[in-house]
Amino acid sequence: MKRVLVTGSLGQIGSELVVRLQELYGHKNVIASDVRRARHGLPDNSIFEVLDVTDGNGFYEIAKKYNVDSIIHLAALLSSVGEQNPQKAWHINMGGLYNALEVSRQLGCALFTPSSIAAFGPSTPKDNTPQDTLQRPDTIYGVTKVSGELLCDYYHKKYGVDTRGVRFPGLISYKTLPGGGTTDYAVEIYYEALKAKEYTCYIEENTKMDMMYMPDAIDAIIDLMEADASKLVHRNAFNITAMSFSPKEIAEEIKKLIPDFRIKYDIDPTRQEIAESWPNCIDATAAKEEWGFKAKYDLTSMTEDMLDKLSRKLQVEYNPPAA
Ligand code: AKB
Repeated sequence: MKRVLVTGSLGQIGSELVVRLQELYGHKNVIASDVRRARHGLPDNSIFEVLDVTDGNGFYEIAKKYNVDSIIHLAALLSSVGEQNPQKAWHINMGGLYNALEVSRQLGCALFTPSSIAAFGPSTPKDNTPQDTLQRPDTIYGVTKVSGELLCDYYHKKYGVDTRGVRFPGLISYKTLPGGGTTDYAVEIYYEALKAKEYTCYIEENTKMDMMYMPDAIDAIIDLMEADASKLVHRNAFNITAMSFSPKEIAEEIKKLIPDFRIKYDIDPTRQEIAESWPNCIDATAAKEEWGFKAKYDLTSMTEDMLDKLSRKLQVEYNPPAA
């Protein structure tokens, strides 16, 4: 990557990715874009363009104007919000990806776009979910993710577009809140633990899902984009994960640092059903073998870092017991 256009750059991944890309490739080589105009959260000297990814001409013009060689396409609706408006989810997720692929084809760009554990469904093996397995998701978000994986494969085979992607698990970060996912509880719980010492969880206490701390997710995007193309067999849909836990397990980890923290449950049937349709834990062997994926954070180290960083951001008192 030499000059990169990032879509959805004000979102949970984009707001951290842009800063890392600027450090690695230089400010003038990172073009941040988002449908929102308020560029809040990005460094002041960032290059920023307003871009609605469903506008193919606008997408092409911005990529051409900056002569980018790579596109990191993040703009999408997530699983929970997608169920509230499936038509909109299809329009943004598939319309946006189609435009990203067309712009990449026409301008010769490499393209990264994330898939998700949502690309799996109730009939997928739940434990140690293989890289290549049954994919019959029953959410609109999942349907767009499987379709996206296939469309990226097609553009690579038919037109030689250098498409790459990973199946992200739930992502946890302290900088920007996720918007409308099923795994969002694993971010909210840290905010509420610090602010109220209590969290009411919408997912059942023993439901496990794969998760990852944001620094590992950012590394994964950059490492995959810089990987040797000749080694990539599963180029558009690598399973990656750093940990798998349930609400009860993350609450126990938080309690080690905030002993009077309490978790309560008020299950949201829609998000619970989505969570149950996803794997408990996926197998990331292909990503490890083909481009050296390795996560640095586990549940314990992530919890320590999250509570430390978030307490400073929220300016709340936080005194973990001495180890
Ligand atoms: C969601 O919960 O929708 C996302 C995802 C797992 O893709 N975080």
